[in-house]
Amino acid sequence: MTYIHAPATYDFRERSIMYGPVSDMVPSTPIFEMYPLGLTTLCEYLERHGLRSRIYNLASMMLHKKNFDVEKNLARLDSHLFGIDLHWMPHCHGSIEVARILKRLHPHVPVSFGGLSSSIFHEDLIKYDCIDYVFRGDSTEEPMRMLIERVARAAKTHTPVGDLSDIPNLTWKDASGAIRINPLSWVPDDMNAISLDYAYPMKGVLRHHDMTSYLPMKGWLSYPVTASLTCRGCARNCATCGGSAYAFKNHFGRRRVAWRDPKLLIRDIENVQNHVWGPIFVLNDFLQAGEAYTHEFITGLKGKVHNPIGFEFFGPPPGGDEFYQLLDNNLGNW
Ligand code: B12
Ligand code: SF4
Repeated sequence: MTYIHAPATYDFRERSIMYGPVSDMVPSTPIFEMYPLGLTTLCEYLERHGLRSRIYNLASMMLHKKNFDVEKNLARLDSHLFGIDLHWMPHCHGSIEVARILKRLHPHVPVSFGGLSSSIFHEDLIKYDCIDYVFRGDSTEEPMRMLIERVARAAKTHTPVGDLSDIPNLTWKDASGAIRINPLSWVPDDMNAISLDYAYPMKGVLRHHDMTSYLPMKGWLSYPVTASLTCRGCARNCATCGGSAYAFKNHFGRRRVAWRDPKLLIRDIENVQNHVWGPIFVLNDFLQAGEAYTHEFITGLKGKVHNPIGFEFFGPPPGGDEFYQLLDNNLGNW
């Protein structure tokens, strides 16, 4: 399985485009070369189930290597299935253009899409000839494993993939070309079955002798910021948000936020430190999980965090000084 992360605008090297300040608040350039963390959890999950998978950050390759020949390099990829993330809307041009090129270079290899934006626009995406499958929802590790096993078996035995109506969250085309939309039924209530394990990309770099295609963003080696994920979903309902409680309920099938057990989250953070010295950014507002969660998580970090650590909050933390005192009492460098 090969996951490819496309640049936001495919032909950014040929055309001059006025990007504006849209990416100024994230470490990526306006090409949005950072891939979704989910690609790491997907690969770790698949490898744990005996399936070979890799991340190919095409956007990063195009940014780092001036004369990088996209078609020549994509033609060399050897995979039973391709996966392209269309998670953030800025990638709508790049992701679809890369799918077109892949289909031209590898006409017999199916191309799958996934991510939050893919989930919302799955019915539009599946109409493209270059897209065979779209995964909906915020938790695609297990549905993806099911599909890869079928696709790999079909490729090895030279038989059709057959009926896929039992694979949850999948939008696909059957042998007659008819579009089929399977139920969005794989929505785990917690986020404990996956692992955000930085050992996976490290192994990948060694296995493929290739550092650039795993780099999360330009300049990462000199400032290796990493992330930990507290949950999937959001308890709030900001009117314009594609990741609000409303959006999660209506497009990703999620009725409540899926939290990661604080013990596992602490383990993730310790694990990051084993590999990387940079700051750790704890993403998604864990205060939404309530006081007990907050207390267990922050006190559990005491004496364990050496890297600088930062937190994302969706509003000013309630409790003011008392809350900052809790951070001070338990963390040296936050
Ligand atoms: C954490 C977060 C971030 C982190 C992301 C870290 C990372 N590398 O993933 C940071 C802070 C860096 C970030 C940045 C941005 N974000 Co943000 N982010 C979020 C937040 C709060 C949570 C997302 C999350 O945790 N997802 C977890 C799950 C859902 O995703 P995942 O595990 O990575 O992937 C799973 C699935 O999505 C799917 N999947 C993903 N890719 C693929 C690919 C394939 C082939 C398949 C099959 C499946 C699949 O399977 C994965 C595993 O199960 C959401 C709000 C929310 N409540 O959801 C906003 C949100 C997703 N972000 C948003 C935006 C707009 C951005 C930016 C574009 C903002 C900007 N202008 O700079 C940038 C883009 C960054 C880049 N590429 O450079 C919007 C997206 C709206 C949209 N549809 O476009 C949201 C909804 C919030 C908002 N309203 O701003 N973000
Ligand atoms: S707090 Fe952030 S993720 Fe949640 S609904 Fe508001 S904008 Fe979206």
